[in-house]
Amino acid sequence: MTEDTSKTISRRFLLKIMSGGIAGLGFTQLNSAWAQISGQAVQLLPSLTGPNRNPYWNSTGPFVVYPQKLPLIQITDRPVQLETPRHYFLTPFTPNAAFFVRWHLDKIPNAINLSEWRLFVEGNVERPLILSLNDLMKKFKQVSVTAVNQCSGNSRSRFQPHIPGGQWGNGAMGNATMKGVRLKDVLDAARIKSGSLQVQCEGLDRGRGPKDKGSYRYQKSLYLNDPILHEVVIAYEMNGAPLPILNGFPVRLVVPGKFATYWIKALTWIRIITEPDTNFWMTKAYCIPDTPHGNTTPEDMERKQIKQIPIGTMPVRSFLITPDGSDMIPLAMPLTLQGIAFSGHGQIVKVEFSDDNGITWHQAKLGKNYGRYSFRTWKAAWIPKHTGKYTLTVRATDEKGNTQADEGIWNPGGYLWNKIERQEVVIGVSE
Ligand SMILES: Nc1nc2c(c(=O)[nH]1)N[C@H]1C(S)=C(S)[C@@H](COP(=O)(O)O)O[C@H]1N2
Ligand SMILES: [Mo]
Repeated sequence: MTEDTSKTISRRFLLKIMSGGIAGLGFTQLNSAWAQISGQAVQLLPSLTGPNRNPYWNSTGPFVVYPQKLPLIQITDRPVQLETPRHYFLTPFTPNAAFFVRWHLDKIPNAINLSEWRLFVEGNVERPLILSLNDLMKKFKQVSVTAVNQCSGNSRSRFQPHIPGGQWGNGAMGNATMKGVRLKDVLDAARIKSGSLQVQCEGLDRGRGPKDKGSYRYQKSLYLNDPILHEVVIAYEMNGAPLPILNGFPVRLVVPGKFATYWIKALTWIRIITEPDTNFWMTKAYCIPDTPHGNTTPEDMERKQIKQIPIGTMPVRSFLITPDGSDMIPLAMPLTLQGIAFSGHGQIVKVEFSDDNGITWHQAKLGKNYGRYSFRTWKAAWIPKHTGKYTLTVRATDEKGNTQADEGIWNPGGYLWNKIERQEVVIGVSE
């Protein structure tokens, strides 16, 4: 506060007090006189985080603490589903301790004895393998990839009509540098036999259902001729540290550019199969309508005319991380808008923001490039020029020319949300 404004305020304050008649006021009355004066300034800012503000950036669950984790937002307890709070996305790498968590089954590993744990490579191969973590680290070339791990259902809470399932806000995503070995190198060592079609992956987690059901085990398969297979990593390191147990210690699959459903945690069985995998997690869950952007309607779904295909690559998305709508922003204060963008289809080439609800757009400055599968941070200088509400919006474009639409989509799984994000901010007077 400059000397001048402090004088102005104290003069106004005095005037109000005087007109209200200060003489002889008791303590309570004085308090309410204060409320009268300061109350106006408080009322300038509506609550942007309270109930009935849909959509929230994050989901609205309570903060909970799990082993190796900072407080995260709880979606469900069994299975464990935890969302990363917005502020952790200010940096390009999501800290391991703040990385979101999603399991499907109740019984998840809570301790692994590495002297017993082995990775099995089996099925239609000439040389089945049984590898210790040390074998993986020593016998294969080490590779590294920085990639976004995003749940297919990230932002599901925004779907209209509402979709059952984990009501994620935007925090079911994270970016990490994953080190390990190429899946291809391990498969080459096992020598895939001819007639092979897919590679099926399975972790240690188990459910209470019958053994032949999805409620007993979580399995996902990739076609052996999928070009991404050359980039798939069996990772034993995450941001320079062992994986947190909730994120798949000791090793997990990393499928850059594809949704996290394929990123099998606590990976223990790699199986070469000769027929398409028809298990629940391939043909029932994680399927999207075979339509542009995976978009359909509840009516078309009821008519059962929509072919469903397994979900794959992540569409382009971008987020404003700060300001988050909770700040009281003074008029004319120069701010830095900051956020992230990513796309499974390729490098982010452009991030634009708008301060007039998407009528005019301005280009943001992109942060350091950590590779085409990584979060790309962005920044833009911005000075609010009027008091009251602004609607800030952001959209990104990737190297394939994909950009974000301003209409939401709908599909029965609540997947693939990538609508342009909006953030209301309120500007107050600064004198
Ligand atoms: N073994 C195993 N791996 C799994 C899952 C699972 O239930 N079991 N869920 C998948 C899904 S749908 C998601 S969103 C990611 C979540 O990864 P994270 O918990 O490390 O954030 O793990 C994937 N890998
Ligand atoms: Mo997921």
